[in-house]
Amino acid sequence: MDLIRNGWFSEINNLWPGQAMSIEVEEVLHHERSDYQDVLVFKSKTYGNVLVLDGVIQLTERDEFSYQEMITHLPMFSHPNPQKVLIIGGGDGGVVREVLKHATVEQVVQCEIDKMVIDVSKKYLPSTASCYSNPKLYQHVGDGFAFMREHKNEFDVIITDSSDPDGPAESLFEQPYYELMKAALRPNGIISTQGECMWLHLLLIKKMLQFNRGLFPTAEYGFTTIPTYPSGQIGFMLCSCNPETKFSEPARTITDAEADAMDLKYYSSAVHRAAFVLPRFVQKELSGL
Ligand code: SPM
Repeated sequence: MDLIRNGWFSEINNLWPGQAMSIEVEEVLHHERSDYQDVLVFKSKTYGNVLVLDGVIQLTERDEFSYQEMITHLPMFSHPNPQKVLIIGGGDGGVVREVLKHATVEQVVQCEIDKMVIDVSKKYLPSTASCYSNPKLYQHVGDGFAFMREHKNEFDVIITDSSDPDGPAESLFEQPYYELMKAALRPNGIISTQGECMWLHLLLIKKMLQFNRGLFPTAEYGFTTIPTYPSGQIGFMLCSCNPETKFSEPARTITDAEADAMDLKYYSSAVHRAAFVLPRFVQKELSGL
C-alpha cells in the first residue's frame, strides 16, 4: 500500500468515497504486516503519534480522548453500578484506561485479536496504553466472536472498539454479534459499540438501530466529534437490557471537579445528554424504527 506520498499520509478508502483526511508525516516509527492487517505508526507534525490499520486512522495522540472517553463513559455512566466490563478490540488501550477510571469497576476483561496492535501501542502510544499493567485487567488475545460464545451472563458493560465494517471487523456490525453480546450481559447490562458516521453511513446506522430495537428494550445512537475520523464525526450504538435505561439522561452524573479528578477532557454530564440530540436529517431517517 502506498500510504505516504510527498510526506503526507492520506486516508483513501471506499467507505468514504471522494474525500480523504491527510496528515503531515514527520517520521515512520513502525510499518509491518501482522497476521490480520497492515500496521503503521508514524510521528506526525501536528497530531502526535498516529496509529493506522489497513490504511485507516485508528487514533492520533492529539484527539483520541474524544472517541475513547465517549465510547466508554456513555455506557459506564448509563449503568448504576458497573463492576465487570468486557472490551472487545481496543488494542491501543485507550478504552481500558477510561474504564479503569470508574471506582465501581472490579475487573476489566479485554479480548483483542491482534497482539501487534497491543505491542506497538505500548511502545509508541504510552499515554493511551497507560493501564496495561493494572491488576484489574485480564487480557486475552483472540477472536471476539469466539470469546463471546463462551461467556454468558457475565458482564455489566460490553464495549466493542472495532475498526470499520470492511475486513476483519465486518461481522461485528451484524445482528448475530449483538445477540451474542446480549447473552454475555448480566441482567440490566449495557453495550456500546463503534457505530459509524452519520454523514457517511446513515443506512448502516439505521439497519443496526432497527435490529437492536428488536433485540433490546432500549437502543440509541449517540455521537462525538473528532477531527481525524472521516467527516469529523463518529457515533456509538448504545443498547440496554434494562427497560428503565434512558441513555440521554446519565444514571450517574458528575461535577466538574469529579471530571477533573478523572482527567476527562471531553466527557461531562452535559456532553452525555447532548450526544443523543441528533440533527434533523438523522432524526428523520431514524424515526419510526
Ligand atoms: N481505540 C481507538 C480505536 C478506534 N476504533 C475505531 C476506528 C474507526 C476508524 N474509522 C472511522 C471511520 C468512521 N466512518
